[in-house]
Amino acid sequence: MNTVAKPAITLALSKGRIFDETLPLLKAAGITVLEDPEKSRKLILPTSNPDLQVVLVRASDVPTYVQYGGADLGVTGKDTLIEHGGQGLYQPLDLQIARCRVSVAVRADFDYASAVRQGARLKVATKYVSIARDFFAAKGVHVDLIKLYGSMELAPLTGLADAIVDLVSTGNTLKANHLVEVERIMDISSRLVVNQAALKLKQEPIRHLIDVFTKTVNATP
Ligand code: PRT
Ligand code: MG
Repeated sequence: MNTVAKPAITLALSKGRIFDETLPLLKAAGITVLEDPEKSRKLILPTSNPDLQVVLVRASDVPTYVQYGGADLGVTGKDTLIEHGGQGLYQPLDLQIARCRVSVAVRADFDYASAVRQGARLKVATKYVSIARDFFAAKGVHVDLIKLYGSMELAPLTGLADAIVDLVSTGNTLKANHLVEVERIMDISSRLVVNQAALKLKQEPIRHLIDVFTKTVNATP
């Protein structure tokens, strides 16, 4: 007997805030994830919809998975998307979740304004090299960028850098490390990203998800 399997859809999410804040959107589509990523070690999670599975990847790997078709769609921060470049990704929707901002922060005792005024060359540590480069270039400030993968807040405290470019949400992490926000570069939220080939081959179920997500986002105050 010949059975034709329905196209199964794979959604890439990262553990933590993106997973948590995507759950209500899935729920609006009648979908629940059947395992808790904080309790299970599984990286492929089944959902109540047999045609949809969730794969858990590092936040910075979501665009790569979707670009190369390792997942059909995914949820990723605008910060991550800008650094990735967005090649091969259809970006139909700003989900308005995991909101924060990218800012410049320095030690409370560092006079950023006069350093900039005097045309000093700044050492800037960041995970967001592309965002930082564009921002300081537009300002006409000369910077030496130091690429880090985490704990950016430590860089000005240890003398590694004069400033950091990092995500800020409540500002509590900066405060706890005696850092102050001196520039807001851009507001960030998470986007739905879709593999362009998958959009053609699995049009009906992907369009359906995009539609439900769009309605839910628009109905959320
Ligand atoms: O943690 P890991 O290295 O595995 O990956 P990741 O840091 O890229 O992932 P994750 O899950 O921490 O963040 C995923 C996405 O969530 C980011 O790409 C952003 O788009 C978004 N987001 C929203 C945030 C925050 N808010 C946020 N506050 N990501 C990180 N933070 C960090 C911030 O950098 C600071 O160090 O949380 C810390 C606390 O922030 P405050 O200001 O509330 O104290
Ligand atoms: Mg993190």
